[in-house]
Amino acid sequence: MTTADPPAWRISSRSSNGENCVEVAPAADGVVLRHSKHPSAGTITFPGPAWRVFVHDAREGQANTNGVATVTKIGADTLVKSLHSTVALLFDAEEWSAFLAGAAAGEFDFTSQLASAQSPAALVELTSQFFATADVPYRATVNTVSDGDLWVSCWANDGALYSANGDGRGFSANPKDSSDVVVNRITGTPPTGLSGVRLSGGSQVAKIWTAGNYNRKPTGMVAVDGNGDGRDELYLAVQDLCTGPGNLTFNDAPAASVSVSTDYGRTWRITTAPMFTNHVFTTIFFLDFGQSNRNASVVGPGGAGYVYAYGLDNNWRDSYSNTVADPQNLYLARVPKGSIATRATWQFFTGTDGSGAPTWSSDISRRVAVLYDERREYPGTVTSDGASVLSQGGVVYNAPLRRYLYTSWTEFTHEFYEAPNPWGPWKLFLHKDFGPYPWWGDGSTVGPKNGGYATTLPSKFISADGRRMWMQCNWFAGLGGGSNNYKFSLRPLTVTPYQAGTPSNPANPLVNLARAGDAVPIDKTSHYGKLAYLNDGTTSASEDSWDGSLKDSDRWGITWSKPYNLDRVVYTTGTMFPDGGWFASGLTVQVRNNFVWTTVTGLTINPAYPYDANAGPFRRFTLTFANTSGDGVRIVGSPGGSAHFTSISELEVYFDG
Ligand SMILES: [Ca+2]
Ligand SMILES: [Ca+2]
Ligand SMILES: [Ca+2]
Repeated sequence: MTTADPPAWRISSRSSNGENCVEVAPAADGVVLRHSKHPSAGTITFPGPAWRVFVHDAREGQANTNGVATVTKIGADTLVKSLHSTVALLFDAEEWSAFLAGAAAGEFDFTSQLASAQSPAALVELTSQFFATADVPYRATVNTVSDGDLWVSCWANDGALYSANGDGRGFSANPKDSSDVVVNRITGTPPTGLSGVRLSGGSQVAKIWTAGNYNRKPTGMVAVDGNGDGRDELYLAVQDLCTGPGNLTFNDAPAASVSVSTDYGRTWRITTAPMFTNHVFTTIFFLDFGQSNRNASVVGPGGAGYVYAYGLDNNWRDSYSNTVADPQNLYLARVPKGSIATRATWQFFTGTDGSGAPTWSSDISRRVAVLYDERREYPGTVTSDGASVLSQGGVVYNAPLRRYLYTSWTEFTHEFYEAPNPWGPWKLFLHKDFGPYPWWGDGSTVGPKNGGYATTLPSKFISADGRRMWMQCNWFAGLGGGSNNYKFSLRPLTVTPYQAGTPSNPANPLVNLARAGDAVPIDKTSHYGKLAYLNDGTTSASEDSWDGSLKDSDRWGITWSKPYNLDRVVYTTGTMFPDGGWFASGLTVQVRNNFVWTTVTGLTINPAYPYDANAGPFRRFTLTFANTSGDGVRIVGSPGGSAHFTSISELEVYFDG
């Protein structure tokens, strides 16, 4: 079916009068729901996976975990309220019970329609308008002598970074020190060198609350002087995470709590009961407001009295086995800095009032997501419907830039968002696509590439101007390639805030603007992590965009921190392969202005591009177009070959005038 088809509305066969009821229809992008008696009240669209969760929850009478709409009882009536619009649909008891009976009978599964809707994902376009450029390398550049993953961290008043790892020895060399959770003290900086020491671990730090196969995983950490004695306490959020067996491993997180240390991580006080249960708000990461939470005052009056924490429901990332719903909502809470381990003092973000000020409730069921993202990455790889994009990462306040940054990830991508307030609006500013495993490099130079999970930007390592940060993430040893990155591991994230400007570069056919000092190359993905080949000034080496997916569009480009006049791009191809390397159709040039990409006019390609393997390896194609300007330029087109990818060895950009 296509989006042009009129909705095929259907109701439950259990409806008694067939008039007033829950009415649903399959659509190109999921399932649409409305009230048959009040069609003007609007519709709520559920993406396929969310619809499956909604129907499952409705049958089981469970909590609202679908991420699209809440279901609440109002007396005998049932209110279905969108989390993302003002649509609210009220059904009476008869109407709702007819729907439930139909759902229980499988009348609303739409199995075949939802399966056929999973076409290749479109290329991701950024939604942020804050950064002109953002750049992070395809591999870690600073490593430490340590062992473990996750590495949630906080910056305490003694100047040290405290960090908790999962499953490893931390900074101990003794294999007997390995545990599911380990607390470390790290000193130094990435430029000067980092060293660490293991402080505590395992049952000294946290407790496992859930019966069965679960262990402890650190999800967030904060340092703050909550009792006013001039010394920070450390707070560590730890969740129960399923240990398997088999495909249940790491696939649900039913409970969480917060442990406190008053001696900088040596000993810990553990709560007597889990603070969060039933898979609700069980992946908790504190907002990193700098050393000792010192920037929390920017939230507004009284802000400094709180610490802020983000939470995901169900699991710390996509549930690959689908034992629970995938996190598609990011929630926000605050708690007085003197009572962080006291659950009753937590309050949850419920929205904003007429003046834009946040509202809070101690009733966790009233929480409202600050970010909802239903995108899916690489369907058919680690999970058939693709990996959901909101995962256990970190939120840091970049004080010099006065911006909040949420670093999230999937198995194969990094997904970075920015916002002006802790509650948003959150916009995507960087989508780094590492492609599926294996993550081998080309072996001839430094490599291989590696992405990673549990992405955080420790506030301690943010530069004075805010434009250079260090991202921690790590990766299972040997899973995707030859390099061990299962340690406290950093790479630089560099950003340039957007400023409006006018181009001033004069016509000069000899100045390659792709080599300007502020040029940042962009791609769909770089197979070998060698995006730098794009504008390194030589045509001796090739990169390509093979990623195992049947993508229908591909791209290579340059972004800048300011606009330039442009009228010519020179594309030098890379290696041709039996299954791809060339564009199959539609090769053109787009320029970026005010974050909108527009196709150029008057394009000619010389020599004519052959749109098959005859494009040939390491051949120069000159694309000239009418004078224009922009702070980004890219070549786009449909990739060729059975594997749908293109190759490149250089992209040059000129203004001939
Ligand atoms: Ca204190
Ligand atoms: Ca899943
Ligand atoms: Ca090159």
